[in-house]
Amino acid sequence: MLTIAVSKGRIFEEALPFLEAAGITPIDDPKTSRKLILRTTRADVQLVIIRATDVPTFVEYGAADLGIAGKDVLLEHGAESLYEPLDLGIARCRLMTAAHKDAPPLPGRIRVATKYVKIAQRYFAAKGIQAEIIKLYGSMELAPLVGLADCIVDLVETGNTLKANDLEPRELIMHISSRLVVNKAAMKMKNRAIVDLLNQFEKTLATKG
Ligand code: PRT
Ligand code: MG
Repeated sequence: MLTIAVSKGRIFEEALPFLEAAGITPIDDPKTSRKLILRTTRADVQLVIIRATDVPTFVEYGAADLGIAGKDVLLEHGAESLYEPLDLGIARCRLMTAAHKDAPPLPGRIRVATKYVKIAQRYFAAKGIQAEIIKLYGSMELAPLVGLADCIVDLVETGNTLKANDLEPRELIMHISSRLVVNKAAMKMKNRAIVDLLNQFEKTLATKG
């Protein structure tokens, strides 16, 4: 049995063509089902539906053999203990700094609100900027508006969320897409099945151009 960890929402939606091309269609629709383990049209493959940020943990501990997770989540988790064989090119966005559109140039020492504490620490340290990082779990956009932080580090896709809150993107930290990750022991023990799946995903990727 192969277990694949995937989050509901945009990653699941965009991963579906890859799964379906490999003959993997969930029998229940995760949008309507409350089941956390989904059987699929392949008897040897099941999906576990978890929070996006939990995917690396499940795969690291072997609770799932494979997973699909955003590069943002993988970097923040620290995914040295996982194989990351394939960039699926899905759920694309940019990790950026953002500040109030009328904010004066940022002071020498700044406060940054983000859920990406490690990535932000590394980014500002590399630039030689003294930054106090304030960990938030959501609604980062609010922080500069209420004086909690000078800027934020968050994902940007269309920019509409920033705009709606009088913020503007400032610096690009990195381009983000979702990756296939594999548990290291599973790669050995279930090598044939995993390599087959990888090949099928690669084929789908190639047809997407
Ligand atoms: O929602 P939940 O708390 O369960 O977890 P999650 O937010 O981590 O999951 P989900 O499904 O929202 O995101 C999963 C992954 O999708 C992320 O880890 C990213 O790799 C990727 N992704 C791609 C995005 C976006 N695009 C995105 N736009 N994740 C989040 N957003 C959010 C962003 O944080 C901001 O609030 O959408 C808003 C910005 O969108 P625009 O279009 O207004 O710029
Ligand atoms: Mg979300």
